[in-house]
Amino acid sequence: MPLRSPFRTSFGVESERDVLLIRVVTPDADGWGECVAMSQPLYSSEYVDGAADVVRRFLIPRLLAAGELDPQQVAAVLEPVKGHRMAKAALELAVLDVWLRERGESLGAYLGAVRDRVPAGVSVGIMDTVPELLDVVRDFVGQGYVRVKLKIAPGWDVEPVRAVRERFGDDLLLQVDANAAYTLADATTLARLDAFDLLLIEQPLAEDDLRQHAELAKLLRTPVCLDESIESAKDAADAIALGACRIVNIKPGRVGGYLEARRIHDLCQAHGVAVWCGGMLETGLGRAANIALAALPGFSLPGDTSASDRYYAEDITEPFLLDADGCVAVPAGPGLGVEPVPDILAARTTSTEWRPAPNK
Ligand code: SMG
Ligand code: MG
Repeated sequence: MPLRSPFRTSFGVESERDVLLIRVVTPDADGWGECVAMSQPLYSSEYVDGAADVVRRFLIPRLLAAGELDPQQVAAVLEPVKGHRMAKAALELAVLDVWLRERGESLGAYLGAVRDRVPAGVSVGIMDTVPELLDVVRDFVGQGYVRVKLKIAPGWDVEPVRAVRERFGDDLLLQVDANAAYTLADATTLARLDAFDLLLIEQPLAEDDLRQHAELAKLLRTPVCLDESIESAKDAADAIALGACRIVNIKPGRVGGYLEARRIHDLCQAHGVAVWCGGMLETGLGRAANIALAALPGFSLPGDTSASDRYYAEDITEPFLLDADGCVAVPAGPGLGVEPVPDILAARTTSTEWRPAPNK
């Protein structure tokens, strides 16, 4: 799917989104799961063709061999396969979606949502110039987004953040995301961001730098939030115990699924650690699920749960829209509550494969 404009981070530029969808078909319903792996293994070690390979060769055969199961059992069945959390999350979501549709229950209700709409933040990529950045931010603020996240990298940090804060004032909810681009040696530069009253700084250091994040957190007034470092509830527990973060970005794909995501939410809530829902440029399918998750009570900060048109001129589902308060509606229908528009899906599909269940 072509992106409306290229999205640049500290690790690369995305111009289109190659999406792996998983569809589970039963006699009574279809379920959908979206895999958030990118085309290249630059955000994390997973990438979309690798995810398709592991799903095809290792995950689906295990699931089919396990026979009848509830969605809560999927993760345990797939657990012997190491890693590949984004691939596992997509498969678990498809199973969960079909199971919920058969029961007429929404994903939000199943997960424990307490809101029917959630405030939407927007993630703004690295630009060539500060004036260009200010134009893009002005456009998003004008659309009604309640919080702005700026991607940063060495050489694109203090000046763009200062410019946005000065132009849009102290009331703008503002945060930054480094995607692991710094080291502890950059602590002095990062501490200069303290002047701009940011909600948080997301993943400043490498994913396996938990201890260094704890050191950095002592040197910054801005709260440290972890993204890439947190791949499980166990990781979240370790990070909290170490003092490596005060806030967690929960991305279901990164942690192996929506059920593990909920466990991280519960753990963080018990420890007084704020959470918010991250994004991976999802289509309407993954976006629907993220918005349902973001409606849980512990999601106290706006997520990267923007409207469909942030990335896509035409989404594959009915588009998610921003309302007058800068919120997106939590889908209320069974399962994800949205499905692909057949013609749009067909036009975007580059290949399909089917695995019949045994004895069918
Ligand atoms: O879906 O709005 C979105 C993307 C938000 O910035 C975003 N995601 O590290 O949080 C992050 C990035 C990862 C994807 S970058 C290609
Ligand atoms: Mg991030």
